[in-house]
Amino acid sequence: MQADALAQAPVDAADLIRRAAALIFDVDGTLAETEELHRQAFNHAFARHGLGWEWDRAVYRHLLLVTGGKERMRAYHTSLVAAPPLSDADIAELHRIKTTHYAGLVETGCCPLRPGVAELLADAKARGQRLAIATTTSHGNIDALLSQALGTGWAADFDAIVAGDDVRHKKPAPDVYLESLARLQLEAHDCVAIEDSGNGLMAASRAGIPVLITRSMFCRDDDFTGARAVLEDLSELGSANQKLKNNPMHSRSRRRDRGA
Ligand code: XBP
Ligand code: MG
Repeated sequence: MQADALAQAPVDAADLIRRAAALIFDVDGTLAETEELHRQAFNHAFARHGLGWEWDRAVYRHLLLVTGGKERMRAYHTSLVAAPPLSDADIAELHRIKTTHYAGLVETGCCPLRPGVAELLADAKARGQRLAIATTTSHGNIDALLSQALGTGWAADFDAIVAGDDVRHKKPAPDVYLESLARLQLEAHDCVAIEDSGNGLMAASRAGIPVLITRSMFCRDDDFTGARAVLEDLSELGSANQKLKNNPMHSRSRRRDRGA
């Protein structure tokens, strides 16, 4: 991406965000860097089950191409040359142990919201914009994270909360985003999806929703072709908003130059 485009990205992103009727947030990697806790929780479950599996960060980065914890464990098991049989019931039990351990880790408060997230949620609410969640993880995991970060009444601020088990196909299928649009009763082009991964970008794009990427720990080098803007994190929106307030013509003139 040319230097000029990089410099412009936050203002374009801030403009895109301000003009949306609703912001639809991914969870893992976007709201907080939770994947490191998921990774630790998977390893805890493997140890409890005596599997002898240990996913280090390099392996986990690769395994994140498979969305859904149960699907990820099945994909890993299938990839092993010599592995003991593992039934769907075994996978479900491993996932239950993992999810319980993950919730315990999140509840310690060791995984705060990423920079700029709380401010963006508050700004959007102040602007009267609607909020939604479209994630692959479970409702229990969303609640564990956001109760800790935003208080137990967090859900009242969201008009739609769609989790992986609410739909037939997980990301990169568009299902969670299509379901969010249906519940919001909004058109795709009136919304913005905020994502951290290539799978998330694909899912939202297939639903026709413009996507703002915030790079995360495990997915920062994914292919983000087609994203409307790519930021290091959402705190960049804050300084860009200041630029927009000081010079509202800034973004309009830039869009005109680009023929947008
Ligand atoms: C990321 C995922 C999830 C988590 C693990 O979800 O793919 O599977 O890695 O959570 P998001 P589960 O769409 O929020 O980025 O074990 O509950 O699946
Ligand atoms: Mg994510």
